[in-house]
Amino acid sequence: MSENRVPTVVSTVPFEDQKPGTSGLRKAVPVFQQPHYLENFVQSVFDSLPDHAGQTLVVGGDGRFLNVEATQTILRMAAANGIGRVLVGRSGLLSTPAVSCLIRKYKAYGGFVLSASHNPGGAEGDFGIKYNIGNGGPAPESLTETIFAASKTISRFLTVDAPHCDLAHLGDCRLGNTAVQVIDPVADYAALMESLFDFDAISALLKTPGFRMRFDAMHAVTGPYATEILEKRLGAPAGSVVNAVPLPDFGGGHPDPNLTHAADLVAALRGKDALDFGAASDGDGDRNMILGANAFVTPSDSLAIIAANSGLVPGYAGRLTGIARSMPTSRAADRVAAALGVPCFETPTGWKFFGTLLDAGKATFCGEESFGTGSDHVREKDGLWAVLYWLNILAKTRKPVGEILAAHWRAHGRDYYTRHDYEAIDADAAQALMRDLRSAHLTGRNLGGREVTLHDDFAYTDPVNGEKTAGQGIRVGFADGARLVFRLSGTGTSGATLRIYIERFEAAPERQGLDPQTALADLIAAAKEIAGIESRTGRTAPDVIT
Ligand code: VG1
Ligand code: CO
Repeated sequence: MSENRVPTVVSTVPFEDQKPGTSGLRKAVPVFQQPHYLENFVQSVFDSLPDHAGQTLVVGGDGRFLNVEATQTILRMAAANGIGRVLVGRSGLLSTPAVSCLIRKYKAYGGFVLSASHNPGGAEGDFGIKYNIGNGGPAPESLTETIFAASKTISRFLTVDAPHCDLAHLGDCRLGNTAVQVIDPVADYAALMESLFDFDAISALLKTPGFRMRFDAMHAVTGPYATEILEKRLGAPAGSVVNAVPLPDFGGGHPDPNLTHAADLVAALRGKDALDFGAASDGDGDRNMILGANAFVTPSDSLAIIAANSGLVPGYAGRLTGIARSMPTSRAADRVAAALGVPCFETPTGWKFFGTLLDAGKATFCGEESFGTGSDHVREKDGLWAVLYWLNILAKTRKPVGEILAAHWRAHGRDYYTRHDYEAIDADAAQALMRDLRSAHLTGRNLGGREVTLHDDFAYTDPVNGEKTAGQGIRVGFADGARLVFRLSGTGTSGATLRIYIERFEAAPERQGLDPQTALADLIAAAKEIAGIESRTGRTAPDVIT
């Protein structure tokens, strides 16, 4: 290998479809396998970043099909584009929150995460790439727009002609003037977790005779993280972490920690012999699902309970400044914020909108209904962090999950909540449905006994930098506080996915024990009717209910 490697300039032509969605660019694997597809996007990122020469980048992914090849491609392009140093996880592995942690800890310029998150993997599945900025968080809209614009005019990309770096072992590799360091993907992240939580208390809980837990890594990236932290450092019995080996196709599963896709785990937390605690994470480790014996914690409630109990957690006690939630997330967190006298911010869907609030110290905790919770410790949502937070609460209170949930509802009221997803529907039909819903005259109408008092398309002005974002979902609010939200997914890769978010508030403790589908039945029916789901999509029931 020559030391001063001259970049190779490769001619290319633009692809028209490289617009990043809610969380990066996601496409079916064959789309990414087209010659130059990945290279064009990566070069568009470099071309959109001023002053990247000589800087440090972090690169890693969730282990899915194409992860390692894509990592090698990015390393060569980083060298050709004059990056000084690249930190890459061993075997190309890094969870999304670990990338965020590393960027912050080592003051890197930014990083690439190779993941399509909860979308299935393998040769027939999806692949994705997202760029994170120097605060460790997802590129803001302004930058993703610049990248998209660059991708539409690109005519060349830069690479170096070099053998692959050995990613299987820790150590250094030089690509021209660029130092590539293959690092332990877990160590820095595990140290950060240890600095936030009461590991002694959690360890005592996990070693308590009779306490039984399971963490399902779904053959995705959190396996090595959970094994190191839960089993090795905290002493959970061997085998507490299941499906712990990351596989390129996630073992054929759908690495989405919800009631549908983590069905085995859900079953183990049901019935007489239910485990005490169950949790799962998604492909790239930023989502989480929390379960107790015969208890499911909705992500919206999880955010509220995390905020309400911050006094129990060493890294957060006495320093809560505010809470932020995405618009479709339930108002449970707002009630806690009001009770604590701190602000609650309502942002568009996607973690990129939390970054400015976290950087400005306006929010300590953030959450999304889509199994995402996190805090100012990094700038991404963080699955294992949420699991450790819940274990910390359990260790300090020694109460079952179900009791913590019921006590929270008694104190603050319960926001019954559900999300219905209609997947892979015809894209034109979905657009028409949203357009008609937007222009319908709903305000003042009576729907199933409720008066509509709000009907708009959510728009947001970032309170820190003033950036505006419109068209973020149609809200239909009722006089009694109930709410319907309709929006189209920005992470799917085939057709359109319609998400309907349904909620209502229940203050009376004696009426807080219903199944959400029952408690929300009339609102679910109203949502189907005003959107004309059946006539427009041909569907009678959603594909996924959470
Ligand atoms: C979904 C979720 C959103 C989340 C996003 C990325 O987006 O609804 O809350 O931020 O996925 O999460 P959409 O546009 O499909 O509704 V992840 O874990 O996939 O990076
Ligand atoms: Co994810």
